[in-house]
Amino acid sequence: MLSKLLTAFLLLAVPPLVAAPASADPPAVASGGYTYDQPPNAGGAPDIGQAGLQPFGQGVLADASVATRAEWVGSAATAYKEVSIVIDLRRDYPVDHISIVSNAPNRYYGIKSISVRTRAEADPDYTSIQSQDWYGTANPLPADEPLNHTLDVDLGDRTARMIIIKITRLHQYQHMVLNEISIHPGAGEPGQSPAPPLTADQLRAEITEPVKQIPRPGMVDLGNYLADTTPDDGVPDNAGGAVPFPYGALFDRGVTSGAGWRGSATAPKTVSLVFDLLADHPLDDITIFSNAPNQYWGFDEITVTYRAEADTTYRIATKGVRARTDLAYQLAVPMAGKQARFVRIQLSRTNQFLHIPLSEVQFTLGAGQVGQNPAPPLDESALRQELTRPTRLADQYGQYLYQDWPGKVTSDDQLRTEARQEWDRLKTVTLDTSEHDKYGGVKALGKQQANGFFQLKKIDGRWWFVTPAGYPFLLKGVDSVSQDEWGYGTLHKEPDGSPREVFESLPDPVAYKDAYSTTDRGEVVSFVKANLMRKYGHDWQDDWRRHTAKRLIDWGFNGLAKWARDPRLRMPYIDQVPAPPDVVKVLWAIDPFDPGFGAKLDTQIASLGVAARSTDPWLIGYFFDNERGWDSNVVKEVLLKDGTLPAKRAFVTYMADAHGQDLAQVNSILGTDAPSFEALADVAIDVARLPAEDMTAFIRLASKTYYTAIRESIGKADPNHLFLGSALVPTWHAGFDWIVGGIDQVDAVSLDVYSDTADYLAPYETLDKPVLNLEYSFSTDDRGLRAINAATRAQSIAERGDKYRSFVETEAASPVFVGSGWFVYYDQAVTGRPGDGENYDFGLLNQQDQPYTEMTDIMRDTNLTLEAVHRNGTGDLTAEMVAASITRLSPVKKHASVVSLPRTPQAFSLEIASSSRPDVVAPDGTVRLPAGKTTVTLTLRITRMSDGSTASTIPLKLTVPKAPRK
Ligand SMILES: [Ca+2]
Ligand SMILES: [Ca+2]
Repeated sequence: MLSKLLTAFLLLAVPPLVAAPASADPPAVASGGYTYDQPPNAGGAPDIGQAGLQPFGQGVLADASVATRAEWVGSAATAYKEVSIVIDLRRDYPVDHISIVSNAPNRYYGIKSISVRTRAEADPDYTSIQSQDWYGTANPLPADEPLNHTLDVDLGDRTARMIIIKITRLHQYQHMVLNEISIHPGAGEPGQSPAPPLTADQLRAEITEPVKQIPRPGMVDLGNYLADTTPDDGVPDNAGGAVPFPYGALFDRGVTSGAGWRGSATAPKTVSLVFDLLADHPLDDITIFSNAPNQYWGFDEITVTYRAEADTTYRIATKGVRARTDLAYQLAVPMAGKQARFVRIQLSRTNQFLHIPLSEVQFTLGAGQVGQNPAPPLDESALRQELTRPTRLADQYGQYLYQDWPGKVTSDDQLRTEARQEWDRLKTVTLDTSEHDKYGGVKALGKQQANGFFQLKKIDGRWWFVTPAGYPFLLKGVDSVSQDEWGYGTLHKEPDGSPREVFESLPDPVAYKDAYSTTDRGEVVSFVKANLMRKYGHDWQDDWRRHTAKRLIDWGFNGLAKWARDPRLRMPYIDQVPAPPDVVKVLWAIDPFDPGFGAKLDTQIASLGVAARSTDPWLIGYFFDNERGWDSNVVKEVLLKDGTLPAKRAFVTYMADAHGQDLAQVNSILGTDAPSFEALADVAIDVARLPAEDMTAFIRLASKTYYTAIRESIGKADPNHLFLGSALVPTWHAGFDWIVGGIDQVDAVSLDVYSDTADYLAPYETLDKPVLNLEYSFSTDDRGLRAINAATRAQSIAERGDKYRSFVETEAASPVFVGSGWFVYYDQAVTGRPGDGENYDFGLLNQQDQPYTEMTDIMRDTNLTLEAVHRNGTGDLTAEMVAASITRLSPVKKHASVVSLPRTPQAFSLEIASSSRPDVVAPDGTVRLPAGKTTVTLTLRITRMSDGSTASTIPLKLTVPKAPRK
């Protein structure tokens, strides 16, 4: 019955529901019987505790007295939340209305919702008459809520023999009460020759009969829907397959009933539904209800898409974010008369243990014609295919279609104008060589012993890089500063080679040939490249380099950190040594006990040309592989292997060494009975037997073995550069034991930490080991793009900058922090990067090469004093600290009329406190060029705006050139 599609339903005659209030109550039907699916556990006899049949006139619900009643007292033991009363009138009646009385004895009673359904004797299905919220609450009833309630359900002379009244409480501790149910006949004759009265068991069986709804004028109430994952809750939705609207819990007009998808470790993060409205309908609005009984229910994001029958793709109607605290979520999606036959609702949870509720969906008709001659209703498998049909997302520039924002690109001309305007601002930007060496080392921090390469050095108790020129340096790097970064691209073909229909239009494949590539991830288009070509014209690659180099200096960045880089951008950089392709692997990890590991490393390092880079002063150092080490899961896997795995043999050797070569003791610890250590290597060992100290020691031994081999191999090819570990995520695919096991073999620990707290640095302060954070970012859900995670999610572009300031200043205040790499230069594509579909907006610029200036303005200001923050160990800089960071002045340029003073962060102001030659450099900064080259001594005063505190710099010498001859 439930699997039948709506076409069958359309053939049923549905009497209209007409509001016809009775002027005087006709007498109630006096003959009949009823029973309960949950017998009352309180209230009056004879109903209390009874699962049998209660004839009218005897049972408390039909004794014509509101003083007698049935109660369901809630407790931890009464797990049910719903009670159904099934009534048999023993013949058909034209029913005028049903009167239901619920008089609560006190405020702990209440009925959250009530539904009534009826069927005539000959009707196979019930028709839902009323489903609505009543007067129950999650807590004791509020003081202004009356205790006595009567609900009149108008049936308008509908023919009914069977009536089911379902009452629901919000939680199992609430009490429910019913005093009386009276059924009042209207005009017409009772049915003749009825079938015999139903027994109590037969009555209860009625509860599972299908229920249909009467279509409402102005609403789309006919159709079928399907969920990609069968819900656990909701009848009949939880049977799976296609559900006709009139029977489903999503169209029963009650928001306490619905479908539910329980969360678990294996539950999908996203649940999708598709609704077939059977023909194109002009929709005024779609309203979606999601009522959560408690905070364990909900979802985080909702996306609604639609298509008309003739469209090949879906378009987005809306995207919404739901607050976890919003237990009565409701989303009204305005459709403004758009035609839709198919509507999809996608619900996503970031925490997959969260249960997803969907209570009710309403389609309201707008003005316009309903589609004529529609194709037949989609069957289950066709509906399922709808769920994977693409949604159009991006315009010809790769921008999100469904939002406007200031600066959204509307023409190639706009891009070209922006290029000229930005260059006007950038053209004078250079690295200030009075304050920095050419690598970005800070001269004010004093010269150290230089060796021609980047070094790591502890100065006054704090770790720094020292540049090849000998000045302290904190890496303020950016990742993937390259036009060629694969992660900026997006697939334009499906795996089967057909076009990927998510774009409004694609760049011309001939004119923008360079934007297209064939990769092992698929056919890729880069809107970044196409937009650069549009923006910069024929010399786009070099123009991009010129812009990029000056942007990075302007924003205060000083290096290229992880991943792809443009080799023609001359800045300090970090290089990767990828893992050899032929390493022995355990899960994701590498087996460093492989006797061939060293030789494989040597081959890889030779093929990468590491030796040729050994003399490059701009290279800071190497990281090996990426985000991959050992944790207890790797050890568990090793222990299950036999002796052909080198790590397993190493484990046995470790255990023998650690336990005095005592085989009996090792067998006893591991719960094995191997006759020898050699034999033990072939025994599958349960990791649960392994003592924690042995787990720790073995992971540390593996790490030490690993990093020793890598250091040695890189060092043979390149003895000059630093070894910076392997960019580990401290809590994923590695752990602290792995990080510290090989710590003596690395010059610095490099990590990838997407967080808003720098607490991760604390253990390395204890160990006194320098640390790099090679991937971090702050992003926001906007313009069709997403934030990478909750900890780093910002609410706006400017807040991305605020979070940057807070995070990097806290990092820099740590004595072990030596720098970081912002991930990444450009946003990912709205249509997702190849492979994993990531679409995060963590760029300094969007894919249209437009900087996020509200963020980069804050970054510029932050980066200006990051070395002072590191030197002083605090982000809360005083006027003295800022004054102490100024030790040099740029020489006055020829023809200059004002002196060029150092930049200070916005929280501080700077002025000339004294000039040794006010006639040459006046206190307001004006310069009168002297007859001969002159040295003027200036003292600058720094004021901290927040409290007016001031400090003076040391006397600063300034060279002023002689006036040119007239
Ligand atoms: Ca009664
Ligand atoms: Ca519902």
